[in-house]
Amino acid sequence: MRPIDDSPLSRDGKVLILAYDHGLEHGPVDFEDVPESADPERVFDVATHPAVTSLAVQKGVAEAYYPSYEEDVDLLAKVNGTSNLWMGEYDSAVNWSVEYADEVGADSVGFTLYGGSNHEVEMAEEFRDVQEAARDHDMPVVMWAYPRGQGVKNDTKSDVIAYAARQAMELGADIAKVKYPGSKEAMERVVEMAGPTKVIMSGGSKRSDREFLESVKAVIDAGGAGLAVGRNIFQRENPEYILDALEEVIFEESSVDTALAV
Ligand code: FBP
Repeated sequence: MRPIDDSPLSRDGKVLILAYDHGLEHGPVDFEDVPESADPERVFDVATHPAVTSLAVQKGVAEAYYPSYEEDVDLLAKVNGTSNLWMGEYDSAVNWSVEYADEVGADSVGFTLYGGSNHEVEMAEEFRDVQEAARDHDMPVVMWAYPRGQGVKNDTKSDVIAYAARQAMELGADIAKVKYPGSKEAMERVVEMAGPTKVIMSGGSKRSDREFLESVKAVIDAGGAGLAVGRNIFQRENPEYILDALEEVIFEESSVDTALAV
């Protein structure tokens, strides 16, 4: 396991990854509420907020926009990803190599693994190559640990999420990004199963400020390291407000009421 505490991916051991690969994963529908969010430049600007430890994007966005932001933004290369246009058993194409991500300026890499998919074996083998190349380049590895597919009956069940975190640890991820299992107690078990691998929560679809922050607070109180979040930031008219609040909850360990009052 590569300690992330001294890497740019974390601040004081805590993590707030701004995820912006939705244009590929979901398509333009995710930009409808706030049309300016289709412009990657707006999201790179948002990623300069001090609470954001890293911005996760796909290759094309990194190539086009990162050169103007490399001083101010830490880049996480999301190396696999697939569109919603394609129908079939869950799978994800590897779109850029770790070597190329390093050339573009990335400091860390992200990889989606769909445990339980009929493609799990191939995906785990692809993850092996990514993880070992990342070790060679001294880049932390974040697994989007998303059990899905024919082998998985209920991907929101806390046992399934704990298994995903364990799988991430066993395969050598430094950080496991998992869905929120529903409570602080359930998250404690997820964190326990991940051992030395840090656990972060996946943001999910947009919720009210309070509901969203309460789930983040439960993750931090359970020993989680933070979150990777997209829609709950860029689908807001004022992303800075929620980032200020997240800074309080994640880095200052403040209450949700305190965070909302900032
Ligand atoms: P959100 O905070 O918007 O959920 O983003 C996290 C993320 O993992 C993105 O990186 C990815 O594009 C998206 O969720 C995938 O969402 P899903 O597979 O659940 O539809």
